Amino acid sequence: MLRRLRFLTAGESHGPGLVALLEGIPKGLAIDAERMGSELARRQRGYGRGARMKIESDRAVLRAGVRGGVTLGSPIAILVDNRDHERWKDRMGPEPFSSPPEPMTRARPGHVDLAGGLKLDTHDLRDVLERASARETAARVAAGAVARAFCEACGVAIFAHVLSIGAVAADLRGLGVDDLARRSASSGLRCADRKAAARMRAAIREAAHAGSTLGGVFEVIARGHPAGLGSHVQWDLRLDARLAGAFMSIQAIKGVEIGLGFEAARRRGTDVHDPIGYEERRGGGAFVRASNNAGGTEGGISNGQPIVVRAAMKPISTLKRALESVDVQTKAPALAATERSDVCAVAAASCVGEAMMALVLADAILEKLGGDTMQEVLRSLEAYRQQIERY
Ligand code: EPS
Repeated sequence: MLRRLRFLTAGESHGPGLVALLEGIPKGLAIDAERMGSELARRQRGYGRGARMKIESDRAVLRAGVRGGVTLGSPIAILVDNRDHERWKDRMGPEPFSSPPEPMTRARPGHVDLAGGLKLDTHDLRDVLERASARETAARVAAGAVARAFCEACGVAIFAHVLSIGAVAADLRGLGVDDLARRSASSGLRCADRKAAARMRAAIREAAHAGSTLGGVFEVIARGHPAGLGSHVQWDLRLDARLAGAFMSIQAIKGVEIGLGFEAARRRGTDVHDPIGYEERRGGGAFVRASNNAGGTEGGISNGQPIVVRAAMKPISTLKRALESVDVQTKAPALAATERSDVCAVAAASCVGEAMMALVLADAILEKLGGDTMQEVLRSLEAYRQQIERY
């Protein structure tokens, strides 16, 4: 999915901590550790998060690849500790256990439990669920903060906002991209419609009282990137495919749309495709579109319009009012395990969406321009932008 960057994470939800490894960021990018911290804090917020977030206060520690606040071009390693591990040492520590921990055997429908238990031939489902947990997204956001710094150095801005939670949808008619960015930034649920946000909070409260959970839809928008990222020539080079894969990889995401997405399939072509215009400007000119139904990509290539990706998150699968299931050890009917968890984490997932957008775009920019140092990248970017203006 990534071609110039390599990005891996490691870590279990209640293990000692998380690791992010990011390779391919050029030398000379300034890294603001405080900014990285505030990205991590943003991911932890949002109405509907569980008690775990009161325990964790995520801090990213740079362990490699950054010298004096500036990248070296070598692999960047970032650690995020799990504070909760203190209480889980006897079950999740790396050392041999003094006595075998109680196995987790009651598979939760919707969670990795059963599929992973079958795959790894384990009846202690904790062997798989700990890694599948969305705790891992803290590492994505830490690495995403580096990718975002790269994107911003290249003039690319990325933000996410929440469109709906459960059945409550925001009414965003008449709002431009700047309004969406500003209004959602000041909302706890990252929703640009304040009235809808109040109803979303009520819906989350009701779901919590009913022992249930809620999903929702968020949107990530990128602006300021050049046309020409990605490629039409091969299926796995297409920018939209790379974005869809990256967003779909976020825990609990079940659907991804670009631009009009599924709605485009219901309309006629004359009501979908964005007419092309041209504006003369000083020192060149620019192609303009009155609409952006394509969501910024055509034929697998960025067309210069904002990139708009939406993702649908299913309701979290750890339920207080447990669903019927089976004990995988005894095969007897059993209610699914109930663990402490979140009721709704759509706002948090939207931060992860920003991180994935930043990683994919940073990768696509590096693929287009190459360069070992930021100076090289920015020189090539400037030359490429001029080429586009002269086109
Ligand atoms: C998660 C379950 C909850 C969430 C966790 C993801 O954790 P716990 O089971 O410890 O209460 O809080 O998310 C995080 C820890 C995080 O940092 O986002 C799950 O099962 O996916």
